[in-house]
Amino acid sequence: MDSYIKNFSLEGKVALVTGASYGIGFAIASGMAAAGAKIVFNDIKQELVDKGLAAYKEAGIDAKGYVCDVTNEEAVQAMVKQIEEEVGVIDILVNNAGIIKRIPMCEMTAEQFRQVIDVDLNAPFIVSKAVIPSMIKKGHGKIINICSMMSELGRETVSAYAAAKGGLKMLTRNICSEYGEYNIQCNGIGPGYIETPQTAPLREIQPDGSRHPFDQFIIAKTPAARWGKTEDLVGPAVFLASDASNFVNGHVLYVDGGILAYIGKQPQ
Ligand code: NAP
Ligand code: GCO
Repeated sequence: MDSYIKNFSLEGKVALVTGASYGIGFAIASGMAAAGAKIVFNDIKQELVDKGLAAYKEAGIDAKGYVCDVTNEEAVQAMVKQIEEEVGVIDILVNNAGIIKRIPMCEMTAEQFRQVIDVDLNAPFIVSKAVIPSMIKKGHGKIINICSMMSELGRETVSAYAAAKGGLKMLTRNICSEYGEYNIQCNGIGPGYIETPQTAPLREIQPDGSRHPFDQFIIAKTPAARWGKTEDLVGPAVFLASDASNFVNGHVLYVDGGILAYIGKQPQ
């Protein structure tokens, strides 16, 4: 294998992808497995972990699954310890687990706001803090935070999510700043609008058979004129997890089909 291709290999690496029973996490984990990584993942319920294990097995991937709520620091510390004992030190962490609540800000309770911040921002802090010490001892590490268009833009009804994802962009830069000297690279991936269960409500076909207004809006705002697919995120994730990106740090790579560069198509 030519040396530059070898740099994209994840052979011999252990990758933890949080919330990866399905959706973006599952696609990224599957791509990393194809690049040679050993995949470990977690989800919040045993039934979801079991669902994920079946999906990985069907894809020919020998993944290990753990039940763990990423907002619970004690549970995360115990999971990381168990992974290190059963599989090995985590070389690659993808902070993927996330939720969204689409509620107008003045109708959102403080508790609802806190729940989103807890999963989408506090949890990446908790899981990163759990894996960094072993990465330092090992002499390398890769942390990939799954950010969002809302790391850069706001919109109605997603105040908590945007605050969390904006904070996640800065947490990414700060982990880079604080741990770059230990050969740890922390970068973000900012997916555009991707077809997953999380965005399914925005793509529902209307009673009259027309496309959801937000679906039409995103098509007009995306130069690629389509929603992203989870597979679109795999190459960028493998790149940021591999030696090919060892001098890329503190960066958020937007995989958005060009949304952030585009004012939007003029209504016909
Ligand atoms: P998804 O389909 O809702 O999957 C999210 C996963 O995270 C689910 O497996 C979920 O489990 C898990 N999870 C939620 N809370 C958890 C917790 N406390 N502990 C452990 N696991 C937890 O979402 P997705 O669309 O694949 O998105 C994945 C990530 O990409 C999220 O961070 C999201 O914000 C981000 N993102 C998505 C898009 C998009 O357009 N889809 C775009 C940009 C960024 P449950 O099923 O039990 O909730
Ligand atoms: C929304 C969507 C977005 C996407 C994604 C965009 O309601 O606006 O859910 O937030 O999930 O984060 O990058």
